[in-house]
Amino acid sequence: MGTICVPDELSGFSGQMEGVLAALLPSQRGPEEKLYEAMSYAVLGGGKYLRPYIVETSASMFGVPAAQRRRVGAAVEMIHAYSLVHDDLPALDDDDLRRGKPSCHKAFDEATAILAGDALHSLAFETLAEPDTHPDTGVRADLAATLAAAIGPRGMVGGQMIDLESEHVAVGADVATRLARLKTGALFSFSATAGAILGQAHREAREALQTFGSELGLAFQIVDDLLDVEGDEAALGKKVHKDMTAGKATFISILGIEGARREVRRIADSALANLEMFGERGRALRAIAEYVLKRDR
Ligand code: GRG
Repeated sequence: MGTICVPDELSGFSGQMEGVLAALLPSQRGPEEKLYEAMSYAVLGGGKYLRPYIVETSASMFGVPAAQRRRVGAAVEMIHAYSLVHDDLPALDDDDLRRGKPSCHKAFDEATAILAGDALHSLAFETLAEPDTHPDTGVRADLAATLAAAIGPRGMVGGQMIDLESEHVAVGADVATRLARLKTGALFSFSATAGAILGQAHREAREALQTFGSELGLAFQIVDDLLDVEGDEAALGKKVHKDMTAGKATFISILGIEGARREVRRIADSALANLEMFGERGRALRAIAEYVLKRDR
């Protein structure tokens, strides 16, 4: 069997995801029109759609129909887009550039960006809860509860709080690891686990995917830190050298560039070990882990 080229797969998949997202985000005339425009601006065009691709790949292992896995992928991408819109606000990271375009609050205004993030968050859960996502109400409730846990105080938002509290403070690798596991790993973990939930897989498979996703997200975040130091602003579509300027403790400031590269490989290997039980079926998820290590955007 040939090798899987994840960037090529992602670019084909992105077009399909944009169609699904656009259908879930119809335009609206009237006084709330700007809200819909800001939501579309934030979620369409420019993202890699890596998290929905993880949902797609994981769910495909269990024979989940395309329409179901893409609705869950769309919900994950709405959450991701909301987190970026809020993260770019002046009160948080204060970033003017995202995906090579003005960030949402620059293209619109701060109030609209806050509301667009809030509305994407709500629309994600509405999408999961609708019967088209899965005929079984228990599966839909499981998806909603697992996503809520991944992005709340014990997940993404908790990680963001630790990030804020860690600015200009000397923290060690343990704190940086916990921060990244919550801020980035938790949504990756949900994305990988979603396939097992949709496919009503057995507990061992679900737990293996949960750990795989968490480790993958941690590796992704360390690569993100490396790209902030070594990456190309044009390819990334966002400002680089932000972390040092903001006085953030990153894996690079703690481990150095070579140490961080070794840590990424070690964590990716630990992620990959969780796929052994899937044999050949886990091939596409394995390719995603290798892509995360080599990505330049
Ligand atoms: C303010 C209520 C409130 C919540 C904010 C800001 C936030 C919650 C969470 C931050 C989450 C965050 C920004 C994590 C960083 C993860 C990361 C490395 C994002 C970049 O992901 P890519 O490279 O982006 O997949 P694309 O553009 O490809 O989608």
